[in-house]
Amino acid sequence: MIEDRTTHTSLHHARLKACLFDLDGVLVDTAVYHYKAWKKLANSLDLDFTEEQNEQLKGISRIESLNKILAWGGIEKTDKEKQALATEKNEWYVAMISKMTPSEVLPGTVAFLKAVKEAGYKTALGSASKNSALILERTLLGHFFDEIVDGNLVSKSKPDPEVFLKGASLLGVQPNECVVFEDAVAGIEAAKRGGMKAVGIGSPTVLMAADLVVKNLDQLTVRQLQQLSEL
Ligand code: B16
Ligand code: MG
Repeated sequence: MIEDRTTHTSLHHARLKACLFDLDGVLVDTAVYHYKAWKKLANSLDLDFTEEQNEQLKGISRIESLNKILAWGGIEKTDKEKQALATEKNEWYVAMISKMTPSEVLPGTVAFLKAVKEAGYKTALGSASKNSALILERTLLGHFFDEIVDGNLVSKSKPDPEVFLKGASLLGVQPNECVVFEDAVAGIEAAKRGGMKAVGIGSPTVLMAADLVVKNLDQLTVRQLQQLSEL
């Protein structure tokens, strides 16, 4: 294959064409419900975990979260017992998210989603959650996404880039034409490993590997996104 150096250079600084959004902690504050449900489960096993440890649960799958909590507490369980515990946590979690309303969409989210769509960006959801359909239904956000990739579609969870690479491929764009919005350390790592730009939602000291960190989507403009592609 002949490599065109001009193309190569322009690909390196590719114009961003697609926005890939994590769900929990970026568009909606379900992170707090995950936290409450895991805390209840941990306490039922006479265990606990710190806020710093909770950061490590963000973005990773349900069973991996449980494995971490058990490991921190030095507890061993069989696969069957783990399945039962994960199901119990999910039942508490689903009970909470079933009552969500559009008022729980994070500040600036709807305006930002409208703005990126109007500016011509393609959009996809890139979430580790198997409950994304319920959350999107409750919060009325589903119609903003051209594609939805969630925990039901991927086999490797963040920090593996699979969820975002699948999003890019479904949207028909290259990874370097994508920007990912993430609140989790594991999610920022997934975006970077996938060759994408990453905007962290949260604290700059936690999300150090992101290209840009903002507290919420209401602090971000489409213009800033265009500047990101020049980094
Ligand atoms: P579920 P995201 C992730 O969603 C959460 O951040 C993480 O805490 C959770 O364990 C994971 O989804 C799985 O969620 O139990 O609902 O399948 O942040 O990738 O949107
Ligand atoms: Mg998240």
